[in-house]
Amino acid sequence: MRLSKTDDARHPASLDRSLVLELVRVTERAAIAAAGWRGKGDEKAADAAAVEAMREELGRVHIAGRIVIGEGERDEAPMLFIGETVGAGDGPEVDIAVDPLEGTTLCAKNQPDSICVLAMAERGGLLNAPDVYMQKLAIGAGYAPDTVDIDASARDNIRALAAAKGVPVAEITVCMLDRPRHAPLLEDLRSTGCAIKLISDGDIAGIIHAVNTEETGIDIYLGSGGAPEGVLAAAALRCIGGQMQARLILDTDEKRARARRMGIEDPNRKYSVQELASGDVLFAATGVTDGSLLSGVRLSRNTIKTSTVVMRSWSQTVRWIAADHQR
Ligand code: VTB
Repeated sequence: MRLSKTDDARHPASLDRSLVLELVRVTERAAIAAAGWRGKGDEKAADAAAVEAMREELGRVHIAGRIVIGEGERDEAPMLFIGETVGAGDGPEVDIAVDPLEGTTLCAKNQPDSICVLAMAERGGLLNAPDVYMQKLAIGAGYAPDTVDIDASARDNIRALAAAKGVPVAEITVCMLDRPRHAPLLEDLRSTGCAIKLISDGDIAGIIHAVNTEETGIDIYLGSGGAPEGVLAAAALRCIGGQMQARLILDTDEKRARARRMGIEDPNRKYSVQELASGDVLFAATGVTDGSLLSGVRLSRNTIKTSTVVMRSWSQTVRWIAADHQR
């Protein structure tokens, strides 16, 4: 993974470094639990298993944690709901964003790229985003800040990106979710002659890939996806570098009112990576099914193998952890 040192490294290291390994345990446990539901066609059961395991393991971590991005509002989710207190309660006050099973459909169908994800920041460090769609744009770190803009047309962005990279437009690869709502975006992009990698789910990994162009061949992520996933992706980008712009899609009175209740004053605000995830941030993800970012859980007679990536914004350290667990 290409690292780019940014100003992040000068932020105070407010989160204890030992928390990095604690988080690995949490996403590992969730992934192992979800792995039992791979290919069983039951998305709800897979998600519930990941949620329960994640919550139980979080309970052992020495933090006074608060869920800011979770399974939903208090009345719609039994565990890991927004506002829930998690952790052993005897440590620093932190905010937590979780997607216990990102890509529940992928897991239920045993298709690539389902992962368990968690991010942690100091109190107030993660945008308290409602579960609505978010328009997202992400590119790697090596570009001038004004190279692309979420308010420009996709076609203009692709041309500008190609010019900045010094390649023909035909050599630019865009990653986006394969959704009917993206038909106009797809048409606009097709008219440029760029290449498009359509993914069925999992835009956290899609955005991470877009900033790791040298390894993935993906230059830019575009389109709308879940706002919670957007905050989690931003937490990862704080650790590995890369630019992201995002805007909540608050297209009804009900959504605007919900956002307001969550502290969002300006419904049209354009967010940068730093505004989605600020201060010292940790990010961890473990693979459930084999994927482009991580290997899936491997079950054998005596052991369970997991593959995890864990990152820290302060040091910009990225650790790839392969673990053998005894059964
Ligand atoms: C994305 C993707 C998720 O939801 O955010 C997407 O990362 C957005 O919602 O894996 P739609 O499916 O409605 O487009 C997922 O696909 C599923 O949570």
